[in-house]
Amino acid sequence: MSAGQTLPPGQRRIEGFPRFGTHLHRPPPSVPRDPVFDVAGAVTERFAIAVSDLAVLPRRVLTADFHCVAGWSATDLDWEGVPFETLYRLRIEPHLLSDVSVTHVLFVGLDEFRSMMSIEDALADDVLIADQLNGRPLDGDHGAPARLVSPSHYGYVNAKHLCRIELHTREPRLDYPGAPLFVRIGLQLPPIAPHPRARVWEEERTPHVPGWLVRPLNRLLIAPIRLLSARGSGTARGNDG
Ligand SMILES: Nc1nc2c(c(=O)[nH]1)N[C@H]1C(S)=C(S)[C@@H](COP(=O)(O)O)O[C@H]1N2
Ligand SMILES: [Mo]
Repeated sequence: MSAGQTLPPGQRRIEGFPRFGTHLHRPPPSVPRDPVFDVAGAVTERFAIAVSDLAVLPRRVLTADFHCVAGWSATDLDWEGVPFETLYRLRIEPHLLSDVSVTHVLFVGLDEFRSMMSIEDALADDVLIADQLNGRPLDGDHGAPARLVSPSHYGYVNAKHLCRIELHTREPRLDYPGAPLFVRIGLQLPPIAPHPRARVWEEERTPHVPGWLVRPLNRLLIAPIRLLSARGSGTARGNDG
């Protein structure tokens, strides 16, 4: 964030960029030797894109702030990777079923975390599949081997450890068989239930309740989540991330 620029409504700037999230009482998931994005849903046949292909596709650098719905914003992060639109047009669109129209994309992480975007939002030009942060390969804390980055959407849209991309023809559900109880409850319960669109400048924190109203409740979550996230952190354990 350069001088004079503001943060989205209800956000406060923090120093650094903490590991944070809903699946973070556990250490970062281990990354397979040859990681892939499994592509499923409205495609003629399920297929895989090697994460290493990100190195040969047209790449882009994106400097942006990162806004967690709990209320913190990390500023001036330098992401690098392939725009989702590029991956979609070059590697996914040719495999789509011909008689359907895709409305949503579901992103799944190696830790089973899920997020979704409407296809319009996902194809915006600031949406990246990033494999580098601040000039270095993504570490375990921030989403190795690659993550979704969409600075105009709350942190919870920015799925880390991306391993599956599903194309849907209506809004997908975010729960899944075997989801822990706190995840299933959290998906339903304001103030923590995710907003289906989750745009930060519109303060779409949670459905049914105005963003400004849930801000203080969101804030209460920062301390406990930070504690749990740090406990599971790859950095704190001193591993290779
Ligand atoms: N796979 C996965 N992605 C995730 C999460 C998670 O728990 N698992 N947490 C989300 C939330 S709520 C936030 S704020 C950001 C935090 O990203 P960071 O740990 O790189 O700061 O990741 C998002 N993506
Ligand atoms: Mo978050």
